[in-house]
Amino acid sequence: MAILLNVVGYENAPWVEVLQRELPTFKVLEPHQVEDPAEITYAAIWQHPYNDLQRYPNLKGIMNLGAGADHIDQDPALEHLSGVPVVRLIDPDVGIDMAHYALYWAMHFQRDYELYRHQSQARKWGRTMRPRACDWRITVLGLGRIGRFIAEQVRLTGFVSQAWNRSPQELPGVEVFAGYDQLDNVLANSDVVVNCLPLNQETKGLLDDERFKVMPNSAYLINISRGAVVNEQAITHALQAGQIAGAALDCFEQEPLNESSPLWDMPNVYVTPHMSGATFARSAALVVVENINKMERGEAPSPIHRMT
Ligand code: OXD
Repeated sequence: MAILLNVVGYENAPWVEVLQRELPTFKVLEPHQVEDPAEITYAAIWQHPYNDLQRYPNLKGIMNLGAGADHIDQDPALEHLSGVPVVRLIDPDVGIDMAHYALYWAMHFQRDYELYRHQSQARKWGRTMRPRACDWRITVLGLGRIGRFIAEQVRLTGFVSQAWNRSPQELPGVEVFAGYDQLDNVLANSDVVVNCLPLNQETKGLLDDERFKVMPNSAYLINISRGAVVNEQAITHALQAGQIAGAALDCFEQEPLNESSPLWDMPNVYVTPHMSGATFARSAALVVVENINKMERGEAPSPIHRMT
């Protein structure tokens, strides 16, 4: 029994260390170490090369080492596999980091901290009146596990917590708007929009010129899911034209963000390098271990993104 570890963009060593320590009956193999593909029963993958997974005839589970499943969803290999669960990685530590990221920027915008930074550099003393937290409407787009957690944290921090989701959901203390016909309404009534939507055919380019036009000029966007949910030309234009007040962007259509992108230099834009919820192997690998143990006991892993 062996686990294939095929991770691109992260260091392998911490994953190998935890998986090997916690699952001593399995070999943990990187792709170049696999001599007999039939040995592989689980594949732990991130940004892996396409058309590799069908090499393993005894695959029982595909463990996606991140929350977003847009990369694996495009893998043609899935069509050649049958009845194998693709399991997303929901690490509570990552959810906490993402909530902190969203709240950090929401507070930054609400309290105008940038202004105080400039004032302090100019040795100037002066207070501005800003909206109270209980009047500041923060809207989370997408109530998946991470979006739900963030909407709850927003509520607990004393802001007005709103959410938009494709289908109705209940979340105590959070006003949830559902369905595409409600999207413009909620965008028009938000001070901060936090995008937590997964990237798929439906959400690609969802935040486009028309959506930015309905947002108040004083509103901010925080993007922590996938760059391509936001049309990059549209947001660049919306920010340049003052259709929205600013943005904190952690993900982009192309990563790293191209050096020539105007977003880098815009005074009302904060660019971060997809770090809002970086996966740390030491905690995340334990979630993978738990799911493999569950499957070995004949229980369902969680959350299953899809069955092949
Ligand atoms: C993820 C990510 O989806 O790191 O986990 O973007």
